[in-house]
Amino acid sequence: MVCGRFFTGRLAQGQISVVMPANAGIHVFLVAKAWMAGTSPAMTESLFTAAAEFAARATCSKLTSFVRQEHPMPDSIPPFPDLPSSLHAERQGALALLRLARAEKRNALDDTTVLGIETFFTELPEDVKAVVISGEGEHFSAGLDLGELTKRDIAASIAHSRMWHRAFDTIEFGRVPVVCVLHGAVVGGGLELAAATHIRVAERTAYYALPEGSRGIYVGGGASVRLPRLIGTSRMMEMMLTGRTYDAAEGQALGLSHYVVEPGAGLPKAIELARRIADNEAMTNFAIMHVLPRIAEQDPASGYLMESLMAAIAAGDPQAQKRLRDFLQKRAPKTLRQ
Ligand code: 1HE
Repeated sequence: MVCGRFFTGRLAQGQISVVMPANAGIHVFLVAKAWMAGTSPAMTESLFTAAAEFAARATCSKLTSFVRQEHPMPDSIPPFPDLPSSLHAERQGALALLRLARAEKRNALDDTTVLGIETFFTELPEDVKAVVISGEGEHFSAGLDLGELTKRDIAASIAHSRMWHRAFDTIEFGRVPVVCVLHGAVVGGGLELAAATHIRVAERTAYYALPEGSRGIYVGGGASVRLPRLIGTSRMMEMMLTGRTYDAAEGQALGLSHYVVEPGAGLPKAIELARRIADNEAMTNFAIMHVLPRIAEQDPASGYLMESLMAAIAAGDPQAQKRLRDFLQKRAPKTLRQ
C-alpha cells in the first residue's frame, strides 16, 4: 500500500513489518527487475527484505518517527536490558561493550548467560553502531557449562543446541558488527561464540580447542557450520578427533583470529577497530554483514546479480554520495598503508 511518502508492506518471511521511504523506490524497482529477469523468488525476497530492513532501521529520522507512531516506544528506554550477573554491559559512545563476567567458572556458558547474550543483541539500543565482546579473568571462555549438560534428555538437548543457534545468530546476523577479544582458553562453546562475531582480536595468551571429542559430546553452538568456513572441515576434524590445541599465532595463521596482540592490548585494539566500523555507513555495514555471506553461499550467477543490486543500493544512498564527493573534493582521507 502507499501511505503518504511511504511505501509499506508486510513480508511473511520472519514477519518483518516493512516501512520504506519514498526514496527507497529504487529498491523496489531493482527487486522488480530482478524478479522479471528470472532470479529466484527467495533471493529476490531476501534482497527486498534486506533493503527494507535497512530502510526501516537506518534512513531518515522522519521514517523513525513514522515507525514509532505505528509501534510506540516507552518514554524512557534503559541503556541495556536486564542482564544476568554473568554479563556486564556498558556504553562507550557509539559502542556497546559486553563482558563475560563469570570468571570463577572460567566464563563457562550456562543457559542464563546464553539467553542473556540473545537479549543483549536483540534489544541493542538503536544508537549503538558496533559491539565489543570480551571476557573477565584469565580465560575468554571454557565453553559450555558442563554441569548443566548432565541434566538433559535428547529432546531437551536438541532444544538447548537450537537455543544457542538462535542466540549466536543474533550476533552474526544482528544489527551491528561485533568485534571480540580473545585471551586464555577459547574452547568449545567459547570458540563457537567467537566464531559468530565478525572480527576476532587475540591476545598472545589465547589458545583454541574443541574438547568435545574427549568429553564424549559434539559441538552444538554452530561450530559445524561456522568453523569449517574459517579453518576448513579437515582442521576442525583434527581439533575434535585429537583434542589438539592451537596457540594464538597458529590460530591467526589458520584464520581463527584477524589480529594477535600483546596481553592487555586486546580490548584497546578491539575498541579502535569497533570505532572505525561504527564510522562506516550503516548501509555498507549491513551489506557486509548480511548480504556478503549470503552471496558467498550462492551460485556465482545469482551472486553476481545480487552484488550488482547491493552495489546500486549502497551507492544510491545520499550519505554514500556525500562521502564520494568529500573524497573528490579532497576532504576525505586517502587509503594509505597504515
Ligand atoms: C567449568 C567449566 C565448564 C571450568 N563447565 N564448569 N569445556 C571444556 O571441556 C573445558 C573445561 N575447562 C577446563 O578445561 C579448565 O577449566 C580451563 C583450562 C578452561 C581453566 O583451567 P583452570 O585451572 O584455570 O580452572 P579450573 O580449576 O579447571 O576451573 C575453575 C572452576 O570453573 C571449577 O569450578 P569449581 O567449583 O571447582 O571452582 C571448574 O569446574 C569450573 N569450570 N570450565 C562448568 N566448561 C553448545 S555445545 C559446546 C560444547 C562445549 O563447549 S564442550 C567444551 C567444554
